Amino acid sequence: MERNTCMILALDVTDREEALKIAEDVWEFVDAIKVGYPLILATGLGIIRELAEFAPIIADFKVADIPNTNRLICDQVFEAGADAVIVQGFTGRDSLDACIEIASEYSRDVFVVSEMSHPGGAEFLQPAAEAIARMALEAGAFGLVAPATRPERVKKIRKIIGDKLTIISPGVGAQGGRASDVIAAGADWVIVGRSIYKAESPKDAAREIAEEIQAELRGEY
Ligand code: NUP
Repeated sequence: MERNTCMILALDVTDREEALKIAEDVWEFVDAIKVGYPLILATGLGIIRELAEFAPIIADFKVADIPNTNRLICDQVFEAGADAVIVQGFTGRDSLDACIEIASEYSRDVFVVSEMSHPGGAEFLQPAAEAIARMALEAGAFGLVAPATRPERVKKIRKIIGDKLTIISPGVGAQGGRASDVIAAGADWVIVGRSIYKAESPKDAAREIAEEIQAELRGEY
């Protein structure tokens, strides 16, 4: 995944035509498209290959099972053409190792959720987030998912992992986070869903956030 716009589209619509139309409208402003349960349960795994025409695909299945089941899930995800998978870290090192093992067979990437962006993410997951980040680093994951709603937490996680892992950060816009703030805090990419796909013009909305990020990177904020 190349870092150009520093933005990932979260495509949580449930209609195939709408998904393809939005991807076509905004591809130039995003470095990847994240798909998850809403779109895939509605349209089938085949949507991954259709969307891969526009950008690399991150499959957000938040894989969270025993190692054997994780292995089976990741196999399906990469067979379907995804470039990366998002997995939970709280299930422990053996479960994570299983995902990384399959990803490396396909030369694909694993992102590990360290702490979730919604208010409930602070209840149980936040106290474990730093240990999860260290585990992801040791296990050889590609990156972490950390909350744009709490830039100070992204800063802390960045300190722990240094430059060895990438950070992708959801929670911009609809959840209250600001793209420039979390990029300043150390995220490599922001993940944006509703602020783009629910906008009157997804293309204009994507352009606007992409410009905000570029301004931050140029030091204009
Ligand atoms: O901690 C997380 N928070 C989060 O919002 C981990 C995630 N994977 N996500 C996902 O990011 C969420 O499932 C959705 O697909 C996207 C954010 O969408 P939105 O709030 O910008 O609409």
